[in-house]
Amino acid sequence: MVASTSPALEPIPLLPPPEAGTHFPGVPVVDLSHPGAGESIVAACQDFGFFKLTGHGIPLHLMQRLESATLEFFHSPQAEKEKANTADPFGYGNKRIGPNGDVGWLEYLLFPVAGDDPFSRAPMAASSFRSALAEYLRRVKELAREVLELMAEGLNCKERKIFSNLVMGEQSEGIIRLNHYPEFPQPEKQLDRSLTGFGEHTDPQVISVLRSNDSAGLQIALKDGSWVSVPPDHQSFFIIVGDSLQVLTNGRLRSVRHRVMANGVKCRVSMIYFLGVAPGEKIAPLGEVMEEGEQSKYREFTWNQYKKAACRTRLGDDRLGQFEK
Ligand code: GA4
Repeated sequence: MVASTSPALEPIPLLPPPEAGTHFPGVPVVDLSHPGAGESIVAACQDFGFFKLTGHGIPLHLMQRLESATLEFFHSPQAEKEKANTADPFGYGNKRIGPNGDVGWLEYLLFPVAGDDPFSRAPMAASSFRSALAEYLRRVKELAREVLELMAEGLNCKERKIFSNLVMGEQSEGIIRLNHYPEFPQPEKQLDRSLTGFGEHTDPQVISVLRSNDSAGLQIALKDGSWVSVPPDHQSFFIIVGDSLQVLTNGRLRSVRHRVMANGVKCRVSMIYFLGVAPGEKIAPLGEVMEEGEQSKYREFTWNQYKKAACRTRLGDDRLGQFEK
């Protein structure tokens, strides 16, 4: 067991580090500006449930503006940060993840994305932070729309907007997560080992759009169950297939297990935009992606039911398993 303390982060026993993931040069890359991006997206989501997105047109300074504003918040006094600890599960969180005892070496902000200003109800939200976030979300939402529409094309769906409509509606539920994996305090820093930052899990939503600074830590599980490290790239986004998309495509696209190791030497800052459907929406394989006579692999459920079920699980549990036929 490793028990770490720092003035800023309360002491909680953390998990010992799992085996190190091997460096992975094979991360699929999709250049959004290339023709044929739709096919590459589908191939990557079938094989990995994950890819790196380049050629996306979102300027680096826009990402860095939100990164700086985020760091500024996390560097503020602990008492200030705690003020943003609003209703569970939203607001500021420190080491505790979800309601069932999961912990990791990180602090975070978690907010529902509703309207133009997700932080409007947060007491800590300086206006510079809010405008950086609003602009970031506006651009990333458009990017997600494009990715989902190309994905539908790549899957030969008749309706190009079949996925994007599900996550872009008035009632659709988006979440933004800003994570800060701090440097380790001395003497842990000298021990040259990593801690679990965010334990292994799949994302429940349709897709997640992740951007981080140039600090390593993200790992994904390959089809054979082995873990590999994803080299960071602060100019690119990483797209993660969630459980909802796996069901919508009857398992054709796979939701990927992933986790984050805190390296302790260079802090990691990540921002993840999770795009989900509306609460009452049915999550079931779409006719357009099924072959003739193909049977659904899942019992029917709504997003509300899935969320409720997810809240009873531990981070690393197989949440979709209970809905498989
Ligand atoms: C994993 C993906 C997102 O970070 C998240 C997480 C959520 C939370 O932090 O409250 C959950 C987790 C995530 C799935 C199972 C439950 C709920 C923590 C947890 C143990 C915001 C999400 O939507 O699901």
